[in-house]
Amino acid sequence: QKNPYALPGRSAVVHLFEWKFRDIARECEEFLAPMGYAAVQTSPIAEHLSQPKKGHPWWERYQPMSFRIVSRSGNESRFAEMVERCNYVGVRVYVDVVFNHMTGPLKPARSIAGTSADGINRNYPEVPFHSNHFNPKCDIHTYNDVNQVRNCLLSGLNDLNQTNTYVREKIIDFLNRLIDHGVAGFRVDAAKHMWPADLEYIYSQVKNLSARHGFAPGLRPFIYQEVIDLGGEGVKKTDYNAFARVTEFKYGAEIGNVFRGHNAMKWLKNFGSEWGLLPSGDALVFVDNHDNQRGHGAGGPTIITHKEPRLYKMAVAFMLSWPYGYPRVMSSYSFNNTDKGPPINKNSSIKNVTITSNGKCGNGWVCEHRWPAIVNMIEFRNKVDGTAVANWWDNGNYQIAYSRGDKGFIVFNEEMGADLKQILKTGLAEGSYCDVISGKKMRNKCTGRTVDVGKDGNAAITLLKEEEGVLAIHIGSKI
Ligand code: LAG
Ligand code: CA
Repeated sequence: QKNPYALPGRSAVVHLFEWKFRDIARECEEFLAPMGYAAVQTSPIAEHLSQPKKGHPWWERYQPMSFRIVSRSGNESRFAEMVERCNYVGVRVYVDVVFNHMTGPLKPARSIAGTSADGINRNYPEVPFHSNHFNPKCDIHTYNDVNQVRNCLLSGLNDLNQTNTYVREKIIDFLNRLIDHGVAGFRVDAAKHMWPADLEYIYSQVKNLSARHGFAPGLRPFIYQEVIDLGGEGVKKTDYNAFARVTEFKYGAEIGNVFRGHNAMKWLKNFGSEWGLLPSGDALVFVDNHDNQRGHGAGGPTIITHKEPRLYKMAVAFMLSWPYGYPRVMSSYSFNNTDKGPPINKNSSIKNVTITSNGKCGNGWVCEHRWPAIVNMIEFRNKVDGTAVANWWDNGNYQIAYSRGDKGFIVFNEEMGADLKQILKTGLAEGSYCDVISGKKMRNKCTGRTVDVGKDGNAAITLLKEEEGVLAIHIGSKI
């Protein structure tokens, strides 16, 4: 099912990568709900491999040991409490679910909860799964062969056979348990490596969303499937979008290309399915994700991350201002190598996300979703909801502007070494508006630059090369 169940006036899911359930619950109440975010995506919550000698790399959570709910983010009762508290303030919870595979070939493999499994002979007693529940061992030599991609081992991980009735039952039970706890949906990890027919069957057998948690009768879970398709492979994103959403990896790759100056911004005018992207209603979009921000998965070097803040704010502002797909905002911790896990205490537990007096995060958490320019663009998206792109302007190269109907207006300047000075049609009613990138409207004053829109809807816009590369105003920022 493709509807994300965002409450009216809310949008976007934020991936609180590796956050503990307690911190997520607090964030739902104190920030996400009041600021207009629609949902959170958690890291995988099922019992997973523990690799203390490797310093607990983030990817240990992508090696399940069972479908019990226990992870570095917390146990089942903490999980239940989080979902309860987020739902209570109208923030949906989507869980990252991993069921293409179990662990790699480790003997013994030890879990975060202290149980063990035999990854060489494929014995997972906590489920239990045995070797006959897995596909025969083979490596993926070519991504042209869909049989290899779906039936062989992804990164050496023991590959579950989702065509097997018992395996299907275990997966369905797991998803049903999450629904009983009140989740609204799932991010399906490694969907590309599973057969569409198996997935469709599994989804069809899962319960309706929980009435006890306030969902209307008959609602099917929201599902977005991780399928990395940048073109040229056997498995296609279009194998999956008939029955649920798909992560559109081409989106962030193309955005990276444009904002890095390899493709003129003027072409963004028809960004969407005309670029070979999925139909808007089938796509889950993002500038970067937890994989490609550290060189895992696809996207390559064009992906833009929080490590380049000026560029990142522009790219995310574009995503949130553009009516295509369901957007996901990444929220990271800082890292300097591709395996590094989240910030930890001396006893190896994940550090709390602390919030400083100016609303920033401490303890090594980056919290892009709290950056003023980003959260202000969430408000922009919510205010312009339902309008189309209008008043497009470009200079034929790397300066563009457009409105969203008569509700919001945004300008980008990425022209190498050049200022932008133009009289532009904003689509907005006469008045003074606060730019939500350089500042914010507070007690009817603007803490950043203001834009004066005349009777004719025009405004004199200046964006100097040394300033932010984006400016945005909307009906809610009128002063
Ligand atoms: C995905 N796509 O379908 C993600 O894009 C990918 O990043 C996930 O791998 C994968 N699904 C499995 O959920 C991540 C890391 C890998 C890691 C894997 C399992 O990107 O690097 O593999 O999770 O933890 C690790 C080691 C490998 C090793 C493997 C098995 O990095 O070197 O072969 O474990 O022992
Ligand atoms: Ca598989």
